[in-house]
Amino acid sequence: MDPKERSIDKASQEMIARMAEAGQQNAWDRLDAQSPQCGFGRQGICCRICTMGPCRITKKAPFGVCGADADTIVARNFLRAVAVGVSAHSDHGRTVAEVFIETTKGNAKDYQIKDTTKLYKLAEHLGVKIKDRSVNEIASDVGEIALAEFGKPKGSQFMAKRAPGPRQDIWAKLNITPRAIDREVVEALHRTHMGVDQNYKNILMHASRVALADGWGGSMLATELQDVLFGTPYPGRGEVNMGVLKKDEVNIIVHGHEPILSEMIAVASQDEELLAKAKKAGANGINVAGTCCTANELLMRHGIPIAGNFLNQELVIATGAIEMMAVDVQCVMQGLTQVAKCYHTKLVTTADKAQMPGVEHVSMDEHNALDSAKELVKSAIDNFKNRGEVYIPKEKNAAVGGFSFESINYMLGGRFRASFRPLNDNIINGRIRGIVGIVGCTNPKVPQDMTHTTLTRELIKRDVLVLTTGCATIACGKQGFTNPKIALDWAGPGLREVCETVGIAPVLACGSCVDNTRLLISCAELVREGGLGDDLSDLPIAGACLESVSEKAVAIGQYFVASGALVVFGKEFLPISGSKNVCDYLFEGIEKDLGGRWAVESDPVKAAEMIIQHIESKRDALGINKEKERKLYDMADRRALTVE
Ligand code: XCC
Ligand code: SF4
Repeated sequence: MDPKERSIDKASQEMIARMAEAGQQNAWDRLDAQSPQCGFGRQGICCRICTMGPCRITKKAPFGVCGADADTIVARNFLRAVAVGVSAHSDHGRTVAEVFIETTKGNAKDYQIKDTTKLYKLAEHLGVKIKDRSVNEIASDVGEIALAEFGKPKGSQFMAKRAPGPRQDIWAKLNITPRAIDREVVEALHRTHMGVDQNYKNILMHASRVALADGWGGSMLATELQDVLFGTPYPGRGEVNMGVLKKDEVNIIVHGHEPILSEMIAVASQDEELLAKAKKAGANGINVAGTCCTANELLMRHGIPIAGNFLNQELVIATGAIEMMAVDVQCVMQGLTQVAKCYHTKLVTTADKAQMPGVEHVSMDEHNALDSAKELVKSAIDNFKNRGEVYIPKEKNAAVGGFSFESINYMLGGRFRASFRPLNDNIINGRIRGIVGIVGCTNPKVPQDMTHTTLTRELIKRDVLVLTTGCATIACGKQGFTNPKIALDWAGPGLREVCETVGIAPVLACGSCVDNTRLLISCAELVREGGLGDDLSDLPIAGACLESVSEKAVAIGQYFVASGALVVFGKEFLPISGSKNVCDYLFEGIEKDLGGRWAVESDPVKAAEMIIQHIESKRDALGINKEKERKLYDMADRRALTVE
């Protein structure tokens, strides 16, 4: 197949072509080998949760052996997907909480509490006393309370209290205020056991609850604790795409999700002794770059370059320039082992819960994190001499990352009166029509990066501010969307004015997938600031993931829906079409309950249209669309822009 049909990214196209020439396989080839894929699975109507099955729903056999119908099976599969996604994010959050606690005890000497301002804020939310106490005492309590959120026997998630009051009331009324994260996941698995919950609406209601335990629980804790531990991100420049790899340096790729390891590898790569060792080995330095969400974490906080997103992981190795790829958890393809065999690249797993046969495992633990990281870097340097032929695509683009809630607040309002007011005002006056989160993965079923970037282009053109996370951020970064110098030309006049005044791009890189909670917090702040309604569901906002891969994306989608947002997925990536009732509820009925809903649209231009319509209808309802005629801005208008 023509590489252009596989990716819109030139660097990827080159590497896809080279791998094909060398007879090596990647995800696209394996997708071809798997095709045609199972139609029952695509519609969500196969069930293999008990051994009377597996069962598939057809016209001739509309019930499983136990009598379950399509509605039950589709809803159960959906809930299970959400629960797995929640587990992944939240287990990541738990790991961070554990490291956090060990840090406060002095047992993880290589980590420090970096952001005390954020620590105090977090302490306030968690009800931890601040006055007359040391940073360590406060942090220790914060860590313990955060860790307890995962398994506490009673009560609901503390973080959920950060949602607007009316939102919390809706959750309480529907009895879906999230309790302990582990409990919601366990209940999801219990309900979907054979012969338990067989009311699709009841099953889907729990999908909201378990998802909320992620968005306003596990993921949010992951982000908050990471910010305190590693520093809250502020905008800084970085570079994106395979051109960041260096021919004359030792290249180390960090891949996965938890910054616990990658933070330390970043530190180790600056170590004088190791740099000298690299010199001796004939290399001009040690170059650390990331793929997937780990990359976003490192770009956000340190400006460390990003080599690519999900579908780049195998391609990166095929450059022949990678001495080591160190992986932790999530989105690590087993296919890497095959590609790595063709090159000198040393693949290393570092999380005990995520290993691969035939791959060296270095158990990473927080008690001697820097030492383990140094060992890894050393072994990467030793591998430099084993390099064969190297081909690095030239493509790379400058990108700005680091848009945490705090930094957006600061950029908008200035140091002394950090505030969302300017953003609210510009949404109300219509210069910015609304805000859309473009998130998630890259799926080989559509040309890599195509849907994210097309949708982004269509939205900013029409004055919609885009916040992006996950692999979508990397897709946007590769094409220059997060670089103000390039992207401002693509923005509509209103959005452009505001972005120019504030000094930001029309597309803000907000981090990894757990960082979608930054979007929730930002939306809560839009409500709190005033003038845009009382609840998240009043806001002119939406979320989109048109090329999703993972169950985490479904969990994220569901917590945005349950928080009151419209969420659009690519049609083929939401396997619910086998039940009309489930579709009707998730696409429509749920809006009456929760104010948000799902939609599917695979064409990014049409998806943009759908989202704009939604945003405009929210604006109509808010009564801020009265004088809608567009005008050209003169100097007086420019001055009237309420930004510093
Ligand atoms: Fe994985 Fe987070 Fe999706 Fe990328 S965006 S493919 S989940 S790495 Ni999270
Ligand atoms: Fe079949 Fe019912 Fe068992 Fe599912 S639970 S495999 S539908 S018998």
